Amino acid sequence: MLVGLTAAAAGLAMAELAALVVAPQASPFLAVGSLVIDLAPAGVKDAVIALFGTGDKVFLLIVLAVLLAALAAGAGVLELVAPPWGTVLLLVVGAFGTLAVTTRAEASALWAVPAVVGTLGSCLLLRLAIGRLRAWSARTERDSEHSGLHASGTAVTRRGFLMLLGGTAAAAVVVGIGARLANAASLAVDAVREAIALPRPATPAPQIPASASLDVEGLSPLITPNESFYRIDTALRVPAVDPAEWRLRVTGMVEQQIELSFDELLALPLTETSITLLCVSNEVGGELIGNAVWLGYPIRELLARARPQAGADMVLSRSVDGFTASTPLEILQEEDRDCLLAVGMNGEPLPPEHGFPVRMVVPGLYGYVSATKWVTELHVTTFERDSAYWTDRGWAARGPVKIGSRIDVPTAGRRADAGAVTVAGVAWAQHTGVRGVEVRVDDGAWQPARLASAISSDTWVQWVYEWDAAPGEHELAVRATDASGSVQSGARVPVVPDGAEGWHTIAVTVA
Ligand SMILES: Nc1nc2c(c(=O)[nH]1)N[C@H]1C(S)=C(S)[C@@H](COP(=O)(O)O)O[C@H]1N2
Ligand SMILES: [Mo]
Repeated sequence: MLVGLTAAAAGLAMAELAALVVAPQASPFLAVGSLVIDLAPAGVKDAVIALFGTGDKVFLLIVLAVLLAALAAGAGVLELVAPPWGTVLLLVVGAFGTLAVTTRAEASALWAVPAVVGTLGSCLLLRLAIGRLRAWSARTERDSEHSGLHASGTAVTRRGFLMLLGGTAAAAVVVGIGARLANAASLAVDAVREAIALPRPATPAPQIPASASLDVEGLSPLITPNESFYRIDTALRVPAVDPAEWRLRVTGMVEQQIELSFDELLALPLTETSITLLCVSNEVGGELIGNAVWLGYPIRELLARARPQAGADMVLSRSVDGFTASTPLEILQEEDRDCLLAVGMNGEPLPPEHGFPVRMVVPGLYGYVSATKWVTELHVTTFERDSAYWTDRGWAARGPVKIGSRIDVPTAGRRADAGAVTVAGVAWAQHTGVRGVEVRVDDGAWQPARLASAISSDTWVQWVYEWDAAPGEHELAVRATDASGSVQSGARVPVVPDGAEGWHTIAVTVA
């Protein structure tokens, strides 16, 4: 019975641990509770509520825990006397947990992972521990036949069994409770986030002209939806930051240190603006780029209040998770550049994985030197004195965004019918603006593409080229020219240390 209980506890702990990485809602135990609530007949629900009032959920969880414990103990006994029926019983219980998680309204297929990991883990432990229990009892029988001669053999097999059981049980309790508390904290922050009503911007984003979006199927939408916005960070688990506890501190080489709460930040006059965010690790033609409408407070205003001292040339922003970014101070102070302490993304509070409650967004710099998520400190300092997370790992201390362009259409598969073929994509020359985009077919001359209207120089711009395609295998390339006349170079440069260069080139089969 103890083996069954321990195996089940370890399985639950593994599931909680996996849920930390997958999603806090993917923890199976509470999902089973929710499924039972959904399935329970109205009469039963009413009776339970009448009996226990607001303690009804606690009652349900206790009932579930007792039931699970009974099943687990039963599985231990079964595995000993009639293998593999104990394993089968655990598999059935685990399958029910998996079903409960994956049938939640918001569930994705990935949510099954914690339950499956927990189920397989508990089955493995059950078989392992029962195996050791058998070894011990077999040894005991043999030893008693030979009257105590091999008593030490009994001790060894007994110790092996007890250590496995005790060690597993202790680890399951510590890890399980720790992970459960962390998952509960994430869920609590999710609930707080849902309840936030963002203030209206004092400076709203200018109306986006309809001519900024080309009507081409397969072309990246002008504004990237939050769900499909790329995500890059070093956090194994999305930090759960409670806005009520969040503080931003402006420290270091300043005349006036500043401390700001989330409510104070929301009460400031906020700016709304579209900014394209790019990752320095984006390969030529890559997907680590997105464009969103951000709501936030201009960092230059905060810096003006803090009054940086002479000699300072960098702001080292720091996240709750220890990540740091080095941003040139003068860029953050520019009057005509909206570097934001952002609280909103496309009309909602920042999604947890994009930095809730507050992050930085700086037009013209790659994310690793500017876009600190879950930001809690702006430390005014110098490039000489301090260095940031990725700089310490071989990347450049400064990361201005390089001019670039990408072909989105023709889409994957890259096949087209001979005749008129629409070629389209996006281009960026952040904070300078894109003047033109050209397309080249095979070894032909560069042909101008048609540009959509730009939202601003801080966002990408869509382009389209109508190609009169002849049958055969073709190669298409794209290049952009910025507002100052600089043309995107075709020389291939890898992403390390400060961003890839080269023309995005695709092969298309025309039939
Ligand atoms: N706290 C924290 N902030 C971070 C990072 C990180 O690892 N930790 N990664 C940066 C990098 S490299 C990029 S490209 C952007 C990506 O932002 P996104 O995930 O919202 O797209 O966040 C930046 N901010
Ligand atoms: Mo990045």
